[in-house]
Amino acid sequence: MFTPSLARQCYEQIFLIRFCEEAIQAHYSQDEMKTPVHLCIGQEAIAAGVMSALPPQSKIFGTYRNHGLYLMATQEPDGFFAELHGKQTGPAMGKAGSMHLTSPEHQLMATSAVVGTTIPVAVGAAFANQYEKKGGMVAVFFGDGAIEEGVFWESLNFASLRGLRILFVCEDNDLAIHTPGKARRGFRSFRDAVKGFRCYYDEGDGSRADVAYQKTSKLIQQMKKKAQPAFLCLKYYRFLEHVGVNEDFKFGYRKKPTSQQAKLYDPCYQIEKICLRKGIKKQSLEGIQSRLKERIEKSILKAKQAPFPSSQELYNHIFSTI
Ligand SMILES: Cc1ncc(C[n+]2csc(CCOP(=O)(O)OP(=O)(O)O)c2C)c(N)n1
Ligand SMILES: [Mg+2]
Repeated sequence: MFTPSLARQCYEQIFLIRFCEEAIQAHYSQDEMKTPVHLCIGQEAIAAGVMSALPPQSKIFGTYRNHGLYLMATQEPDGFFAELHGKQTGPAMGKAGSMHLTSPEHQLMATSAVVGTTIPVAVGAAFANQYEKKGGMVAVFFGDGAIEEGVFWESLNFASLRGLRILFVCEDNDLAIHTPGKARRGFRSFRDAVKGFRCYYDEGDGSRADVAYQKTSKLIQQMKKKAQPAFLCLKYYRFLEHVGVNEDFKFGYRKKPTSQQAKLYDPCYQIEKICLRKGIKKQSLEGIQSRLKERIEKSILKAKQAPFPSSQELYNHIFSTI
């Protein structure tokens, strides 16, 4: 059940992610963050809702659009901004930048700039859980663009064949850079194709944390009862350009949403509405917002003041194990 305390918690998490993204927008032109950024404005409720429903210690894998995953896993922005500034105090000592953020101690195992690459690795982690009889859950997040890659289907096949406990989460904005799904696919429906595997399936509105939470909880229960993978497709609206901090409606490949549509697509608007409906006071929500803003500004300041790593750091942590 999506209780009032869960709604409040998701409110805090969604606004943490949103305010971090807005802080990047505000500071990016100073050119101190030497990393491309794929902002997740519009997508925050997927990380918050899904990750809140996963069993503790679940292993998480994702893509370059990973800010929400990182902030959900760690629940704090210091390491996040340090890494974006290339500083020694970042989780990868400044070597990962935005696109390869990880925090293995918080179970965020791998994220990557190369589309589809973490999917088979996540399946390997789920296979290891099964092989070593460890139990445990794995969740892999990927964009709809990864569905056109062979490795996605091979991974789904292996997971279905072996009955692995892995949740495939498709973060579906119906865009690969500027190209919609219809212009990319020679098949009518990935939903029908996925349903042909021995795999649980569900889909829903990724702008709503309650939907993401409830659908994930249901799939986890099914997977616990009978081990096989699950595929959850969550649709959301990407508000900004593919990479960078600006809007891109001027390119004309999609229409700017009306203000009414923009509200419905906005996870912040949606979670606020849910919280108010559940009896949480506006004043308490405003308190959360101002505490988060203060915290984020402090993190950015710390990141700017932190030292860069030494050149020797380039030779450390070249190989990893999961
Ligand atoms: C293997 C591979 N092919 C192509 C690219 C170039 N590329 C970068 S992002 C992107 C679009 C991916 O879209 P999607 O998976 O839906 O993710 P989104 O950006 O929408 O979150 C492509 C094709 C890449 N990074 N990796
Ligand atoms: Mg996409």
